Amino acid sequence: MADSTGAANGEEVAGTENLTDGFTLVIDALKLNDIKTIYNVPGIPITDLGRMMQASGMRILSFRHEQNAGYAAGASGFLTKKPGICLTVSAPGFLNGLTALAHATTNCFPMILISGSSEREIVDLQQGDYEEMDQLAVAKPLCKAAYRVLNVEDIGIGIARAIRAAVSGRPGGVYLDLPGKLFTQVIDADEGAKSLVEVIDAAPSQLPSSQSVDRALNLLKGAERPLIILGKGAAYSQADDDIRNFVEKSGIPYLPMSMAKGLLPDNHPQSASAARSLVLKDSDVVMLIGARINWLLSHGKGRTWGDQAKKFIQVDIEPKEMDSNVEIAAPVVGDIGSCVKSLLEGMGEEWPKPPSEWTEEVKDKVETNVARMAPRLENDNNPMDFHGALGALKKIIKERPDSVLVNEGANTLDFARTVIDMYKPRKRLDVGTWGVMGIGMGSAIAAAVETGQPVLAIEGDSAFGFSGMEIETICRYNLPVCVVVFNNSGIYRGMDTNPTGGSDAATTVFVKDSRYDKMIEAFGGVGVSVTSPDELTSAVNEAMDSGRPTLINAVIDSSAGTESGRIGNLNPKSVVAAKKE
Ligand code: ADP
Ligand code: TZD
Ligand code: MG
Repeated sequence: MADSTGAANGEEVAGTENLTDGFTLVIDALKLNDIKTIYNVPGIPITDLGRMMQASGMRILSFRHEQNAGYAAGASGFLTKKPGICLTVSAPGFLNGLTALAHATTNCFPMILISGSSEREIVDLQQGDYEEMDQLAVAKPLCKAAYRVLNVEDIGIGIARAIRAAVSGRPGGVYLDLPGKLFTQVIDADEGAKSLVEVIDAAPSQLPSSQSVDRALNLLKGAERPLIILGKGAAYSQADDDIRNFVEKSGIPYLPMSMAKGLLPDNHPQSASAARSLVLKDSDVVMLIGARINWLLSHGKGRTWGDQAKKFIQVDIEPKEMDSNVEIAAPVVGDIGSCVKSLLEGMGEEWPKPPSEWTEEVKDKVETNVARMAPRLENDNNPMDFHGALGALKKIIKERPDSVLVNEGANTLDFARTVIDMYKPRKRLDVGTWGVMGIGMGSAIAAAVETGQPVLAIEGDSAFGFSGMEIETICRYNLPVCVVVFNNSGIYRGMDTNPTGGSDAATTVFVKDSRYDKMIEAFGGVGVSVTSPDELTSAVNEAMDSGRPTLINAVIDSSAGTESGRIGNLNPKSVVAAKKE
């Protein structure tokens, strides 16, 4: 369309000194809202936008694949409580970013996917434009909100809406469609400046009702075997001190979900992590704080939860989450910071500790299980098994509690989650609600960029492959990321053989004796291959001390893993095939 000055797209306009354009306004609108980091892949129509963003002092990180830029944006949203921005080109770039947008939405991470798009007039008549796609329609079902800006004077309001939609209420992914023509539309500079919108109080407090708080506290007070479950929503809320005070004042055993680990240190005396089965089965009142009762908690039903009658308290910002799987006897709806504050106030000076039979039983179980695990973590097998390798890495994280741990894989994920203790909030990034392989390098990059801390990424060899090319990105920006690839030559194990005896490899195995460490050497990073826990320890320590991009190929016994790690029960198996064997 012609812009408000009557100039056609991209044409030189006489007297441009008093004009501004779409490129500039997008940048100004983001900056006005304190958004200064962008994760992107350049191309038509956003190449110049990226250049101009960098020129304007924003930090713009170019990736090798949009999905990884998107995962970085999602992780950044989780870490900072501000929307992480992924910027992509039209149709194929947009689609590559879409998986990450859906992932962010599923995980309640605030993120905005900004994609350039083709000419609306041509797309809508399906006349075959360059990278033609009705991106807005495609994005809508996969995110919290989706907007398109057609006029330069609406850029300010469009970006404001996207920010507010991403972070308010339950956070999530937002799609913002910016057609190519928008960037070159011009407008009077003063008018442009006036059109920008600063989002005031983007995620307003949502206070719980006092009745809901009283109801929850009464239920908790009467419990004989209470349990608190902390989820990644609690970690996200950044109400760290109040959450810790609340848990400690209550005296109740707590269980952190994987990305809530470290909210209280994993070696805290009330941690029930090592007694997970016992507390889920035998508890009578369960309080969920920022955790959904989904598959990760066996939907609150079945063998995991046992026969003990249970009542649930749920603290969440999303009212629709209540009763999603089981009856919630005491819903507390509000933002976690406000809810926990109200709960603390409601507890008063004196709060009765739960019966000691229960807390002692949990503690005993924790001690027994921790002691049982200890020798396995000290084993010196060569090649390593998962426990030997993770025992070494557990010590490193204990010595370096500020570093961020990124973790994906099957066995590599499940074992690392239980073995490696976290000591500080928001230091663990993993596969999230869907169990996505491929979050690794994007999350590691975001963690390094957003926190400035060293990052240790513990990756299954399959998992690593989904985002492995981003080690070039890590080297290019010289980020303090140490990637440890648990190389067991395959998915779950490296032992499968082709049942026909044919020459094709089995479906779950990779090239034997692969040297992932050689990959990073191609980009000037440090590559090391190790076969023992001692070698692993020194290689990781060196990487963490130097801050140099490093990839360690950790050779793991290819028979050490189990199918699907800890979730083999979800893996459908053919009865027919088994009979034939
Ligand atoms: P986990 O996988 O760790 O169990 P989930 O992703 O299932 O965690 O649950 C996170 C929950 O936290 C979501 O239901 C979401 O609505 C909620 N949540 C996120 N941020 C906040 C917040 N600031 N206040 C309250 N609830 C929140
Ligand atoms: N694709 C995507 C995007 N996510 C997935 N979760 C999968 C495929 C299926 N999948 C898993 O659930 S785990 C896994 C795949 C392919 C890889 C496991 O192998 P690994 O880990 O080498 O990463 P271990 O240590 O060998 O078990
Ligand atoms: Mg593997």
